[in-house]
Amino acid sequence: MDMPTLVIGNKALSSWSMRPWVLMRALGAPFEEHLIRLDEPETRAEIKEASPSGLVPCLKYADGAAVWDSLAIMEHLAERHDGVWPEDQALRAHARCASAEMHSGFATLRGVWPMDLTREGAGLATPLGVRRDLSRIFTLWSEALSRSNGPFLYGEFCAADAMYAPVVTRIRTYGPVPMPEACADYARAVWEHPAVAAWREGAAAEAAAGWYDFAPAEGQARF
Ligand SMILES: N[C@@H](CCC(=O)N[C@@H](CS)C(=O)NCC(=O)O)C(=O)O
Repeated sequence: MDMPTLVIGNKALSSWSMRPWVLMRALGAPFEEHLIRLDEPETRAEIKEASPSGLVPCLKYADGAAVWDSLAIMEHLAERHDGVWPEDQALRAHARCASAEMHSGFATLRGVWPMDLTREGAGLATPLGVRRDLSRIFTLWSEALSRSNGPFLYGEFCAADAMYAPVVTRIRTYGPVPMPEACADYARAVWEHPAVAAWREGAAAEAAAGWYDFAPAEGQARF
């Protein structure tokens, strides 16, 4: 298989795209990037053309082979690269559970706090359902960190950290929120990880290019 292309959405907004992108960067796995701008008139047609599910992310090969859905992409990467999952079998099982739980769960957190790398420290109210999701996430992080001693959930940065990276950015956007000290240290380590920093730089470039300027058109009143 040749060098793949990772089809993604906006870096400021697309949390599912962020996950395999930062994992591939962290692994040093070579790939091209194809970014489809979300919420534009042509977005639907472009994503349908690029991804069998009509969703991003999707990893594509020159022969037409496609691997879609963030978690499936990670499992596919695990067949080609070391370091996607922890080496230790018990930690690997825990990492897979944590990643599956993120992939299928925390719907309130994801719905009420959508990823938005255009702002930080909004300090918004944290509704009950979000607090419940965060509480479960902090329990899960604490358990993993106490088993591994950090700095990442299972020691080295792996797929599970990539899965939770958009939770770290959401806390940065909408928080601050209280959390155990070990979780705060972990969140800082994820935020500052070079692959996550590179993704954030991409998001900042989108904002600098005016992608998120929604100023009223000339002549419209403000209220
Ligand atoms: N379960 C999928 C979810 C993918 C997903 O919902 N992607 C969103 C962007 S984050 C999408 O493609 N939305 C299409 C659109 O906005 O038109 C995965 O894990 O990859």
